Amino acid sequence: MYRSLNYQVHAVSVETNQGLDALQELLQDKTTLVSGHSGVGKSTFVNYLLPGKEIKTQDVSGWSGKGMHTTTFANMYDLPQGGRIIDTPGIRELAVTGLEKEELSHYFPEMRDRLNDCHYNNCMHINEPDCAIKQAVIDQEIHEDRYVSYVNILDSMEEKGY
Ligand SMILES: Nc1nc2c(ncn2[C@@H]2O[C@H](COP(=O)(O)OP(=O)(O)O)[C@@H](O)[C@H]2O)c(=O)[nH]1
Ligand SMILES: [Mg+2]
Ligand SMILES: [Zn+2]
Repeated sequence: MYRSLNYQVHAVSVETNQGLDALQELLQDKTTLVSGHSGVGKSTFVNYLLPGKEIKTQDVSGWSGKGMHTTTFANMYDLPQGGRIIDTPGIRELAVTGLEKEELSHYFPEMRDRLNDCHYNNCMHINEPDCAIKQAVIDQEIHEDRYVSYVNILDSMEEKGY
């Protein structure tokens, strides 16, 4: 789904040594932030990049199977090959800040490309008539999951009063 939207996707495993070289190359001389759910292996990957540093990773063997949260602050490290990497705590909730609700669809490339085709130029793509985004979902040109993500993020922005 993401590849078809021209996002770069890398399947990576530190345990089985898969996809690491290609990902490491992308980090060269850049500052990269690692983000994602707790327990997916962010700190393990950062550890792999920093031989000898040994930052804390999670033990998932606890009774809950969920382990404990060990990364509690964002930490930035210098990469031996040049560049920096920021390890972050797991995400419980994603909050969008500094963004108007009306702008949200601009951050979905497949929506951005179709915005001019909505009847209303301030269409929120929820219940307006002649909405090009909803039509594209019906026509399966926009993936339903992406539309669901859009609606969920929009809802969370409304809850927080944006
Ligand atoms: N099977 C497998 N387990 C991994 C991999 N990377 C990390 N883990 C394990 O997953 C657990 C959580 O890893 P951690 O790096 O702390 O996750 P974080 O919360 O995203 O920082 C630890 O027990 C790791 O040993 C991997 O590529 N494959
Ligand atoms: Mg971590
Ligand atoms: Zn619309």
